[in-house]
Amino acid sequence: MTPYPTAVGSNTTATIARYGLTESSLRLLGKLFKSGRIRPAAPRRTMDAKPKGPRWWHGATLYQIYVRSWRDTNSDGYGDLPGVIAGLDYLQWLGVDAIWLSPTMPSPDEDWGYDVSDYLGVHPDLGTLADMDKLIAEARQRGIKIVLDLVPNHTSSAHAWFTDARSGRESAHRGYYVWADPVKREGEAGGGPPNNWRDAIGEPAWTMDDASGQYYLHNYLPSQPDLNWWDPRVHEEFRDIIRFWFDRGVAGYRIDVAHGLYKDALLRDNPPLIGGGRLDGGFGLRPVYSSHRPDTHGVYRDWRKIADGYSPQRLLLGETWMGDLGVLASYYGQNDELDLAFNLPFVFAEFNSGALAGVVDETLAKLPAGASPVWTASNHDISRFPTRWGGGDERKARLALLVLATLPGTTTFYYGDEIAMTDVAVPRELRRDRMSPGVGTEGRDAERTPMQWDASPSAGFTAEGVTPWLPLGDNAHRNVAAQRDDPRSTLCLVRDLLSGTDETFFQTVSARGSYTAAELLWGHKFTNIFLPPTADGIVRIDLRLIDGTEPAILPEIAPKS
Ligand SMILES: [Ca+2]
Repeated sequence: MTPYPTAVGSNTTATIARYGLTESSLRLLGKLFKSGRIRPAAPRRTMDAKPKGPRWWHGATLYQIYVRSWRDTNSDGYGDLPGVIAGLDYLQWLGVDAIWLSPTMPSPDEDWGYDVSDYLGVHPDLGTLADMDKLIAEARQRGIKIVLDLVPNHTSSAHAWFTDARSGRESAHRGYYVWADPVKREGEAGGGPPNNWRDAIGEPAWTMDDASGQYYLHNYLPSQPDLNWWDPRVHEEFRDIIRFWFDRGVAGYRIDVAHGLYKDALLRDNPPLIGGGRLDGGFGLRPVYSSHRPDTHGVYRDWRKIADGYSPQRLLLGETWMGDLGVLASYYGQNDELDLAFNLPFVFAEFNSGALAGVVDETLAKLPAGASPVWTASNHDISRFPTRWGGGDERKARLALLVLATLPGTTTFYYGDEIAMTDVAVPRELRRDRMSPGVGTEGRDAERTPMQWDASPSAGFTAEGVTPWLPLGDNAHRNVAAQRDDPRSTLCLVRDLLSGTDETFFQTVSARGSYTAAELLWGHKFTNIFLPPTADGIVRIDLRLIDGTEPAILPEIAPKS
């Protein structure tokens, strides 16, 4: 790859030619350098030196792999763990510090692995325990850590615990799940569910077990019974599960539905949702009694002690689905609960500087000192940001990637973000997500389609002639192979942002910023990326664009409805 200029302005003629800059914009750059408004520092890395010692995820880049869609090595149409191993060199080149694997444990796949039937195994579609061990070892050789997805809120109804639990009221595992007798309400003949809770598709969160005459709770699908965290044996089971994978070299967990786990002991009705958005509730209810229960914090204090007992310290990263950043911050505790809590208000913010900067400012203000925020813009549940924020416009995706890569804290990319992969319209007959009715009319398959490795008919995902489990997107238009060969590509932009040292990072941003801003970002001349560091060493991002001497605010971009 052709190196970028070592300093903008050091070779004015070449810089102008290469990036199409004007003389005046170069003069502006020079002024900004001299004024100190731009600092040659990699802000995210400064968070390493905090009082509680180095934590590897501070300033790190995590990369989420939806394993079934990454690379298929045995031609069954599903990506697999050997496929992840095959992609490690690529991720090392990209500059990734850790991989979060979507669920890898055995599962009937009613919810594609988020219905676990064995927490100590590997799904046969994805590989074997030996493959997992090999992946951990091969990744370690490349300086990459492996983070697993852990699902503690519920199991699959096929899990041996639930099979036993539903065998009778006196069964050994009955107490592992949430059971309730029918409740007779005014005007009802017979009895009904014990409260008004709704599951993820909007149906009653209770299913009658005819054999015992009791309901069991499922906040997601009926095949995903909620665990009963009031039973101390459930805590013991999960301590064992956590240690099992930590002992094998797993570097941490992304914790599914981290705001769940405990439910109200009295099973009170949820109040109506008045105002609020997608993050505040659903189906007309605010889930104050079915999530965010105060006792859940004790689980993370307990797990944190276990995680901190390992060297290097293991990561606890929560899927914390909530709209209130104060509540989000509470999951960090006093730096004694979750290490990182996903920031969904950022994901769902509109793509404009005011909305994003507002979430960033409030997040940094509310987290406990020394804690790292974690930023992401796409995942397996949410429309990809090049579509949601950018409407498919690659220029807007590049700006979003620049923002993600330069925010202080930890960044998580979803596979394909780095090539600006967009959502794929999956025909109804090819959809695989059974939870779609509850999460949106188009469901979640659109953001789960196979990785676009190259322009071939199989996209390099699987063997030629094999039908992938979900249809391919426009891989001829956006793929890794083509972008890797093009130093001006989105992929190379991300690679430069992630893999540079402090100095080259700054130079890269400067160089990219000049042409990115001039050519791509709505005609403005330069992106003012950083504000001077604050007293605690955190450098803040400023999303304003500089045009001439006046700061300009990014134009409003309506999110895709
Ligand atoms: Ca496969």
